[in-house]
Amino acid sequence: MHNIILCIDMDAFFASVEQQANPKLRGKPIAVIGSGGRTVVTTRSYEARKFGVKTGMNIYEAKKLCPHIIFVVGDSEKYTHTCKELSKVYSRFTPDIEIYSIDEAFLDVTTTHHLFGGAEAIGLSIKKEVKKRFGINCTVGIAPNILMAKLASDIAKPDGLRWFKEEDIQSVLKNLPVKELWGIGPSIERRLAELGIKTCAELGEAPASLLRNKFGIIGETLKLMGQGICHRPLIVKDEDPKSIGHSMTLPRDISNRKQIEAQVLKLSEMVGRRARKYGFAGKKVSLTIRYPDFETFTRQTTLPGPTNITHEIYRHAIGILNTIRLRDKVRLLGVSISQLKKEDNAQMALFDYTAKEKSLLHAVDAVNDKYGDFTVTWASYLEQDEQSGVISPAWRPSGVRNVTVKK
Ligand code: TTP
Ligand code: MG
Repeated sequence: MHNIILCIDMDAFFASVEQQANPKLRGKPIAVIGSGGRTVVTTRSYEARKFGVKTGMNIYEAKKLCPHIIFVVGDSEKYTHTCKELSKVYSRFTPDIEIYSIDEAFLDVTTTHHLFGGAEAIGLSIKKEVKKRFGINCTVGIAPNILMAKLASDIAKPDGLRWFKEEDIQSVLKNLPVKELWGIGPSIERRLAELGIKTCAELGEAPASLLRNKFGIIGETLKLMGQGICHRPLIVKDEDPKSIGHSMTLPRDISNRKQIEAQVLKLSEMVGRRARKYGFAGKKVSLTIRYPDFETFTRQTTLPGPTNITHEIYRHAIGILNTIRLRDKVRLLGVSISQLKKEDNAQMALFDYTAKEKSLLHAVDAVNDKYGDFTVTWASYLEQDEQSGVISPAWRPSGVRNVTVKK
């Protein structure tokens, strides 16, 4: 299965934040300038861009091009604050987030997109939420890797959304000048031109040896870039997760024991799968229950050793369920594992499952990766499945970290 990466980039970020903070600036050509005697434009509203005002110009040049331009001294605290708030919005859709710059982030939604109606639905939700909460527009690029996601976002600007699927990439790159690719600046552009290479397609088809002679080790990477291939993983903040969990608001409140068990199994599978993907196992299993009146509680149990096996997680979650006398129907269910340990060879002995069981689980995961979740799943879930509820990932505090994107 291809990865699905979103690139989210705010439109005219500093200027948009200022226009939001001061309604008098909205719809007007403005430029944000540095404080402390720095009088160059850091960014400008789209209204000012129409006049040709560019980042890096001094105020006199800007004023000459756009006599009505309004200069606003930048306030980095405002932008940093918005940046932090934005990452909270993103984290509702995936824990695998790289905050690349103050206004740009990459989200890997490969394993979560189906929970939210697909990658495009996630992009649209983010655009809507960002507009609603911060009053600013952003652009979303979606693609199998960050290089193409970034390109999609650049092309779709402003206030756009563009999805390059694997099958679109060749035609997108055919006549695209190499400088449009992220990372190809004027110097590489010029040196490529010396080899007669102007478009991405030409770069992708150039002999590897030619590129290697000219650029050394990055020659290979450049060739791949010309083909729209990029292996750079998302750099997710290096922090171990405290827990891996999923919770689900059910389509309707349920009291039937079999239905509850089926949902717990589904959640256990999601948790186990995610833990296996990132090589974690947890020593504690928690079950969260919410009643229709929103009273919510969590109960935990400690296992003899860490696990990431679906059936183990499920068995313990049901063990917890057995200790609870439900006073009403259930509105939401959540399963998580905590006290996580990194699953590595040294710790393998701790895991009470055989190699055979483990390879079966990975085989199931591989099929699901290819054909969508729950293609291969456990029989009792299939029997009980009704319309799936709204499932929200509930990794705490901010999810599985240090993730490498696998091809
Ligand atoms: P960008 O995303 O490059 O630009 P932008 O958000 O203003 O406009 P666009 O709609 O094209 O994305 O940069 C984000 C912010 O970073 C920008 O608002 C101002 C700041 N910035 C600088 O401080 N110095 C710079 O050289 C650039 C390019 C941006
Ligand atoms: Mg931007």
